[in-house]
Amino acid sequence: MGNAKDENKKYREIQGELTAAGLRFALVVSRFNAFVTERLLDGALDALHRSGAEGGSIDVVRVPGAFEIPVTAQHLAETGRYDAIVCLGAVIRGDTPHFEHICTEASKGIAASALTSGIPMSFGVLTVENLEQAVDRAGLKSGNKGFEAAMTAVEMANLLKKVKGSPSRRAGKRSRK
Ligand code: INI
Repeated sequence: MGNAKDENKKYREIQGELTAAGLRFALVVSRFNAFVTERLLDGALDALHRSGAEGGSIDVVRVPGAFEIPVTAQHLAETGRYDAIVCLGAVIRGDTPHFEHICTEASKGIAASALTSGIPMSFGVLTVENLEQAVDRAGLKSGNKGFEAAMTAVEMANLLKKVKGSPSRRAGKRSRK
């Protein structure tokens, strides 16, 4: 028996392409734990260039720490100059509850900024127990989360362009006179 999902397909599938041509990106990178965040930035730039990002289409914006990423991303989104924003940082647990506060504010803040602005923002902020875990995720044993965050930004930028421009939405707007 076939898969019901594939038989008599009565739906459209919508997803974003992984091509960065014609898109503009801002990369917000925190300087705190720069040894790690610079590796994340390398990964993100590699992903954008490999997906066809054009010269002059990428701005790299540096902030002091992960806590400062959300407000910066929100202001960048509000300029209307970017199709997606890649947020890169590294929060490494210390001996105090400071870690939890920075992680929570960075993740909730980035999510809130994306929802408020409508511009996709990808979460390339490592939240880890120690430096070894951070380095593993910044290009050593466990891939490069900066690369992944940039690919997500490319896909989401293309997806939201399609969703915003879909015919039913435009038809809906026309009929609401
Ligand atoms: N910022 C980080 O990006 N990572 C950290 O691990 C970190 N720790 O551990 O303190 C950190 N703190 C700085 C914070 O993001 C702000 O820049 C600072 O509190 C000033 O607002």
